[in-house]
Amino acid sequence: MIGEDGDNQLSPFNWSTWQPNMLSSLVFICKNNEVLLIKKKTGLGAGKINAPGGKIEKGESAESAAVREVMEEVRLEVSDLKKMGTLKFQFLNGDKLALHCTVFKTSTFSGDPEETIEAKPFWCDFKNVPYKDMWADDVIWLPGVLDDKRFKGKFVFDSDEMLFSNVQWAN
Ligand code: 6U4
Repeated sequence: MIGEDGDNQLSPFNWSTWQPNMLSSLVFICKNNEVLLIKKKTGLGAGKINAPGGKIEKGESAESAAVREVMEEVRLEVSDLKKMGTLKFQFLNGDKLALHCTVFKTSTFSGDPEETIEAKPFWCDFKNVPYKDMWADDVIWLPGVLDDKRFKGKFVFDSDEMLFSNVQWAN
């Protein structure tokens, strides 16, 4: 164990020199007290429940990538995205993915969600979010985001296992 973090939790990773090697976005689309989630069919986290989102390509902003990924994955046109926070993920396995993710929320969209080869979308009541089928970090920060709170989080994973978490909420 190396590196100590603000909350005295020992991190198995030294964050002081952390640099992402991949940038991504996630979008939580809300309607009344429901959020649009997906069963992800391809890519990182295939089989898990998550929100639409994906990699930011060269020349894209986090927001434009978010809008594009939502269209590609569930065929909705979203706008008026609000930035709720950022996630830093360091994976210790495989290619040592160092993933930065910008988390957005919106309730402005047009169209009806459609299943694609990438994702199967479904509306989910805020009270019934299936955290056990999601990445292990989501239960730490998603309830706050659904409650309109802004945050920053960093997490260390070994494959699916979360070894370290640190979340700071904005005042
Ligand atoms: P492209 O090729 O851009 O469509 P895609 O399959 O959408 O790729 P991918 O496989 O690179 O994306 O995975 C990145 C996505 O995975 C991002 O939207 C963030 C999400 N993700 C990765 N680790 C996560 C974690 N621990 N918790 C979480 N989302 C995570 O909530």
